[in-house]
Amino acid sequence: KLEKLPESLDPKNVPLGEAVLRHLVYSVGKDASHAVRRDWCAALSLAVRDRMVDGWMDTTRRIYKEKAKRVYYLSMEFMIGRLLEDAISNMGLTAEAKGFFSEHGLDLQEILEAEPDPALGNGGLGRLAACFLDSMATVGVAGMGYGIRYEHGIFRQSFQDGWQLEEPEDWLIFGNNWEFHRPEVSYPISFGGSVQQDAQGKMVWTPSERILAGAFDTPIAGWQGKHVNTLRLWSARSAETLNLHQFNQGEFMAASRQQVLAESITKVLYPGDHTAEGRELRLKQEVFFTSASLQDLLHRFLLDNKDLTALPKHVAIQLNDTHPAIAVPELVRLLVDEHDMEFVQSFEIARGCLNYTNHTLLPEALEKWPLELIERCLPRHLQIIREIDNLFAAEIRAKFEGKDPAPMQAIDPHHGGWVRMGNLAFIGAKRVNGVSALHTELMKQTVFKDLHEVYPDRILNQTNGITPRRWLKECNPGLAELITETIGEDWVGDLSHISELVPYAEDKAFRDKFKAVKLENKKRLAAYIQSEVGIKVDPTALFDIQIKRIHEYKRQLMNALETMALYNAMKADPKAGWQPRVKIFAGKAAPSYTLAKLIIKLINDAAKVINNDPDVDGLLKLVFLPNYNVSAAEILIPGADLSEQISTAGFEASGTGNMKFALNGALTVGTLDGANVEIKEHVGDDNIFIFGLEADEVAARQHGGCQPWVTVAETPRLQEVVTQISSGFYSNGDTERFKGIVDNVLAHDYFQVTPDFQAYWDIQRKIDGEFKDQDTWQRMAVLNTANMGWFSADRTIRGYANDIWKAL
Ligand code: DL6
Repeated sequence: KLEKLPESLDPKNVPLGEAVLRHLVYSVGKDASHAVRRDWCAALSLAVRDRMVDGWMDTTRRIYKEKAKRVYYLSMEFMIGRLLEDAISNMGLTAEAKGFFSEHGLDLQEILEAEPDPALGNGGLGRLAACFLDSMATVGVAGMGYGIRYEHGIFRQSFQDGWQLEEPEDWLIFGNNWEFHRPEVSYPISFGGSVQQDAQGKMVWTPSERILAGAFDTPIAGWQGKHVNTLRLWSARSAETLNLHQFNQGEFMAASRQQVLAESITKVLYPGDHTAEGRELRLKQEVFFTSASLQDLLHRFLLDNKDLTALPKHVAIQLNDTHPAIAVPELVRLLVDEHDMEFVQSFEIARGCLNYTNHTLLPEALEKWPLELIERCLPRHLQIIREIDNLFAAEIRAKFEGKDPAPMQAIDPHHGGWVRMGNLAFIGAKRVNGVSALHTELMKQTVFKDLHEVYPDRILNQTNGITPRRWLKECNPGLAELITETIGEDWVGDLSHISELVPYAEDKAFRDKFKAVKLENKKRLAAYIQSEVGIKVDPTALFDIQIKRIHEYKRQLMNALETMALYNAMKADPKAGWQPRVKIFAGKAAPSYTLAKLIIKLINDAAKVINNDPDVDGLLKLVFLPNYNVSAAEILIPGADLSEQISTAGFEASGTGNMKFALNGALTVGTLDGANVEIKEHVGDDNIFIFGLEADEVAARQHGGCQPWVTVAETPRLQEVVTQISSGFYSNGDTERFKGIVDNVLAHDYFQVTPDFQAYWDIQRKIDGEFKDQDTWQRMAVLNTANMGWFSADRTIRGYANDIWKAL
């Protein structure tokens, strides 16, 4: 009876503004005259959250009633970004919120910007998980995200004399208005100790350490708020209570030791892994959230099911990369040890539910853990991994006479012994997927070649996608309005409709409006640049943007070298009719990645020289924006003319920034890598600038031995730049500062900057020419936006739901 609440309690029956005022006073505890933006932001968030709750509960009831297949997305990272704008947009509350605040002399945009940006991830993988949450809720998949409630997300980046500085990020400092703490939901996570066989032959694990995982839930509403899913993040606390006796003896530190140790598990995203302690902590984080999630989903399953053999029929679990790959032995352990099931059957159940997405072929990013560490922290899991390996080996020997399973097994006994998490995930998964067509093919040919031969149906492709809600409707309101007034609003919920814009590429009036929107976005970006780094840029110049993690394979260095070569050419002949450019970079380097940090320093040093040279004033500006995050991307992407997607072919698994830029009408300069290949197929060869070596050529050069110093000598513009850098031109005469970069390029150049440089230079000059013909450029830009419908994450999620989860 209590389930149906009186109408008067329905938050939707109260005008949003009144609800905001009520929360301001009674939840935040401020009156309107003393409230600062952050308080209004909190009050608005709470008022909007109230309106999500009914839909959230309805969704849960519906899922139970229809016995819908549940999908659990396990990810170490959810780069969700600010949630308020997304929520008001999806719930159809934007106009009402804007109206209320403007009536009171406040600007909604400023209030939205007061929300901290939860950066619980590093980059593409984490942002993809966030887009998938939005799309699962939009498409109506009964999905739940499971991750870690890091107290400190990715570090805050600043520059000191051009060097990257890392400071802790503190997104929770003013509380989090979106989450519901569930103190009653708590699971024990165990580590260490030993395993003994009891009298009945059962393995009994006696751990030496036990930590509790507590749940915090955030509702995630899909487009129009019809379906509301949950993101459940786990936070660690000690299973031991405070040692009051010790505390009363004055031994405060010792009394709190267990608490501090336990809480360190969810303290920071990516603890530094250059120490053994850091590596162990990382492993514990992985086990912590994976085990809590599996215990939780089994608990939920058992609420209305008795037979665990039916788990694969009702539950699909997606492992976002290998970080949660410990799920394979952990699920088997829970079934065998806690639910008294038989081992082989348990493994079959696990293999019926688990699926694994690979996001990188880079050998250093493929996780492997020392056997010694696994044995010490997870002795029971190691036993199970060995058993899985034995079962797998028997399966292979039975199927393929004479085939040696050893290179494919999870445990690699060589060099002290390792557990290969990719192999473990592959062996324990029903389906394994790559994230673009090219990446999936390369997976089959390289890292999982042997495993693919023995399980040829296991690997499939699901090309990544992006949510059009955040990445067009919200971040680019000008363009969104133009599109809606031209073709209606259906594109927001079904991006395939955006192709209705194609004919408008031939409509001069439409192109002019499209161009006007871009100019406004560039002005907004120019103001942002001015406020962040104090550099004044001309919004009519070509805005050329590369924003992503700093990595050698992403080749920010090649872009920087080309910028320096352009600077030389402009300076030598400033009157040669150059297309003015603003080169914009943003991105963080991993704290221990010395070369990436040196690349940032080089770009910042070059910026100082170039931006202060009157000879190129009005022609070239170079900007490195600090602390790149989702909120910055939302300003940068709509303001781009040119999107830099120039990774060494074969190295970028997919990319999703490439999709966001193209959807917002930027043209791509890129290699045939990752999803660029598919973007080219959709936008058409004439509307994208492709250059450089292809993946097979790169592989051949990397194996065949190349001589980068010869290539440099044969490329005069590059030679000039390299000579300048090594002679201290950008470093006040310091010839040592950039030696690491120069030596690397000249001697190894593993990522093939030198052979691609000339082609990159040439295509950039072609781009200069085409940008000058604004009418043609705008036609190409419209065709990019119009042809990106396929890259909606809704399409990707339908692909997973149909081909992998069987959940639609
Ligand atoms: O699939 C999401 C994203 C891809 O778009 C990028 O191409 C890829 O680099 C990124 N991979 C990672 C690597 N993480 N690990 N392990 O973030 O995934």
